[in-house]
Amino acid sequence: MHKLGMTGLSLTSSLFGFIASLLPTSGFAKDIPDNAQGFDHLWYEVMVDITIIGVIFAVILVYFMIKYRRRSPDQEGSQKPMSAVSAVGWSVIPVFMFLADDLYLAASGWELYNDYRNVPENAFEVQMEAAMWTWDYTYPNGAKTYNELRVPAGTPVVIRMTSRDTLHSHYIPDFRIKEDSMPGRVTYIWFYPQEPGEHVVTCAEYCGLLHSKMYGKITVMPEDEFTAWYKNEGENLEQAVALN
Ligand SMILES: [Cu+2]
Repeated sequence: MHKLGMTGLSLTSSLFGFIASLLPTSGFAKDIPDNAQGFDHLWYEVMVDITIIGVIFAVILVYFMIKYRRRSPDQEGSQKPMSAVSAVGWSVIPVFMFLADDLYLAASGWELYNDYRNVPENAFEVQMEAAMWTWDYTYPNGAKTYNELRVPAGTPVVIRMTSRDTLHSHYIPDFRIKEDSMPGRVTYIWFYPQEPGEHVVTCAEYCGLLHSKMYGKITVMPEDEFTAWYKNEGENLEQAVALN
C-alpha cells in the first residue's frame, strides 16, 4: 500500500513538472539571440519546475503521513501483494516522466550553450589580454583601454582573450557570461549590449593576492558617441605614430 502511494505521487508530480516546463514561452526567434535573457529564462523554468514538484511531494507526503499513521502502539502494517507488471510500471513510468522534464531542460541548456558559443557575424571584435591584475583591451584600430571596455549599444561584441601570466576569468554578471583567459590560448566570449549603461567586469578565477581587486567595467555608449570616441582614439594614435 505504502509503495503504491509513493509511486503514484512521483507520477503526478513529474507530469506536473513536465507540463509546467512547457508553459513559459521562449524568445529565441530573433536573429541575434539574447543569451542573458535566455539564461534567466532557463533559471526561471528550473525554479518553477522544482517548486511545483516539491510542493506536490510535500502535500502528498503529509497526506499519507496522516492517512496511514499508526493508530495504536501495537498496530502492525499490512502489505498487499503487487504483480511484477504493476511494480515495474509504477517504477519505470514515473522515472521516464521525470526524465522527460530533465531532458527538456537539458535541451534548452544545450540550445543556449550553442548561442553562447556561436558569435554573430557582425560582431565588433576586441582583443583582451588579462594580467595580474588588469584587463587590457585592444580595439581593431589599435586603440587601447585598461579595465574599461567601451562598446556601442546595439552591436554584438566578441572579446578574444588571452593572458600574460596566469589563469583569469572574464566575468560580466549582467550579461550572464564568463570565460577563462589563459597564456598560450585564445578563448572568446560574446555579448549583446542593447542599451547604453555600465556593467561590472570582474575576475572569476582566483589569480593571486589582488584577485578581488581585479575588476573593471563595460561602458555601453550610444552608437554615435562611441563612433566619435573611437575615431578620435584612432586619430590620436595616428598622430602619435607620425610624431615618432
Ligand atoms: Cu584574475
